[in-house]
Amino acid sequence: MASTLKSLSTFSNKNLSGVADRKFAIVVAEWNSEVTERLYNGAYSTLLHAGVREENIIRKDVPGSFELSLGAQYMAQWKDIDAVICLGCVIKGETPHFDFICQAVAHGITEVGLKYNKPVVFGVITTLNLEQALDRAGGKHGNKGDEAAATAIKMLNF
Ligand code: RBF
Repeated sequence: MASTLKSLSTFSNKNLSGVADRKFAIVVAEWNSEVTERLYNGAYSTLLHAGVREENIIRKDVPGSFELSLGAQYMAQWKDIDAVICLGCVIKGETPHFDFICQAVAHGITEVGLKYNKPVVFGVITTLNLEQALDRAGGKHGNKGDEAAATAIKMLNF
């Protein structure tokens, strides 16, 4: 499957500049924090490497991925926030919660971006188990937090 071979980090890293005066919100889900902290560290360091100033990166935590949409909306409404990066990790359990949460957060995050006309990035890992999640949070499949930050920058440079 193509997605198992490619990650955004293997794509061009061009266009990751021009953001020295931009302000970012990173909204982080506390569920599966072992994973989401790694996503946060990846996103934060990618922004710094791109030249974003520390004081222009605002972190906010929400309880779980389901709350990312509302957290994103709270942040996106502020004029001085240029982009919002949402980070979460949903691991499939034995109940259908996985599908409800994934669908709701994907839909909610899309809506917020369209409503406020600014990049609101879906940095949510959805996996069958913790190992797959860790592989995508700084493991063998890269770090989706890095990629979420790169996506925010690329969309600001659109
Ligand atoms: N939140 C996550 O971010 N990742 C999960 O894997 C996750 N699994 C959940 C499983 C169940 C059965 C429930 C009830 C909640 C789960 N949540 C998870 C929390 C969810 O995103 C949200 O915070 C709560 O449902 C409260 O609205």
